[in-house]
Amino acid sequence: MTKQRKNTRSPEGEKRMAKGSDLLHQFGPPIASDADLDQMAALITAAKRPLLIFGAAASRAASRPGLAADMAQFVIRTRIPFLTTQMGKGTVPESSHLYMGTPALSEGDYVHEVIDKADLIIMIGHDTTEKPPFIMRKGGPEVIHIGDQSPPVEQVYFPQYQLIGEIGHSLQALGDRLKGKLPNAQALLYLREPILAARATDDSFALVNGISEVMTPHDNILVLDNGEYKISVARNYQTNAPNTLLLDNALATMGAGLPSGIAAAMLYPWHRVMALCGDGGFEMTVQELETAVRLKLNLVVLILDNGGWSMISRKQASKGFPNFGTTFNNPDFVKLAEAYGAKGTNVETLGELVPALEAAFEGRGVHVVEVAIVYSDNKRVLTDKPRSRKAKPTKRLSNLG
Ligand SMILES: Cc1ncc(C[n+]2csc(CCOP(=O)(O)OP(=O)(O)O)c2C)c(N)n1
Ligand SMILES: [Mg+2]
Repeated sequence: MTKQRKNTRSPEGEKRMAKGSDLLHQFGPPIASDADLDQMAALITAAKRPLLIFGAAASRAASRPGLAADMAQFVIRTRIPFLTTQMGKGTVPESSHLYMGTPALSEGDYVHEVIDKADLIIMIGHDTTEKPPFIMRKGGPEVIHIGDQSPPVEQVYFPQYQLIGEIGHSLQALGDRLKGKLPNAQALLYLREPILAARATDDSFALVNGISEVMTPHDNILVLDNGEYKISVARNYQTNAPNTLLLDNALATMGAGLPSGIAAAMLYPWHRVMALCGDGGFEMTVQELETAVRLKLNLVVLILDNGGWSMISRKQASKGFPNFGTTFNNPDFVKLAEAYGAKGTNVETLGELVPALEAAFEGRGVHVVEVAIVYSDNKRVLTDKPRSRKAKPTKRLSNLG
């Protein structure tokens, strides 16, 4: 079987598009050809240890009518275990017994064991603007890229096979070809329990659990700024619906949390919306509290107060540098919130967090909740990779923040 680099519309695809039954696609995005679908189905059928990964473009596509169901159906029909990238979280419900986890690092995270052991990775909607969920290497697992568009080929991502066309159609047509024909579908599933158990040892697990508790049911929207906590949330926040966890794993700009929370609260006033911010990130756009109050939004802003840029001090430590220029004194966030006409609550312990967040949502309006955070075992986040493999440095790996 020849490997495909290029995948444009084939003659079969053109014929198919000309048929009346495909009228819809004449006005929509191109669809994959039958020949390409057959080829990909044969590859997946032959795989000994297949793995699915849903990425950012799959998550974005999941807001198109019917597409979230197409993606979930693909998992149900193939029964292949899946991961999500950070920006792909929620594309398929993580409550599924086939969900294996989400890599928060590019290498050496809990889930990389399953990636390393796969022989074929089916990347659905990977958007390479995202920090790589794994580093592709020659001799590693082969990759099929399924997407609306070809990805730019990168040093860290060079899929050997591509299936380009409207994602929903590709998954339905592949699912038709694969259902009941994959003897090795669950070959990697035995790794699920150890991975889930290991990631639950993260020291911020309780914090993420507390947040999950108040954000249930899972169509409520959690919006993140950028800081160290993003890693914990990516690993441990169970996301069960598309676009209910909004985080930026591309440029990862600090200061985006509060404005994104404002936009989500404007668009979905009937959902709970929480902006989760580090103290550093929150203070980059704190003035937008005025906007939130003026627009009479219902928005809870949770500030993790650790008096510094923890993510940066971890990076300094990981390179053997002493801590430099990463600590600062915070204002009284409760008084600051009140000065803007918002409400404010200070929480001293994680035990008080859930009741304080519940009260903040119940009280409605704009409510800032500040919790003091000390990561006791923080260096596990960046310095000691959860798995002790040495990560090879690449340019993209520095894009952690
Ligand atoms: C606008 C911008 N400046 C700098 C960075 C680099 N950066 C990434 S995380 C981080 C520190 C975040 O601090 P904080 O919001 O307090 O979160 P913490 O890491 O302490 O949990 C910095 C400076 C960035 N991502 N965006
Ligand atoms: Mg901080």
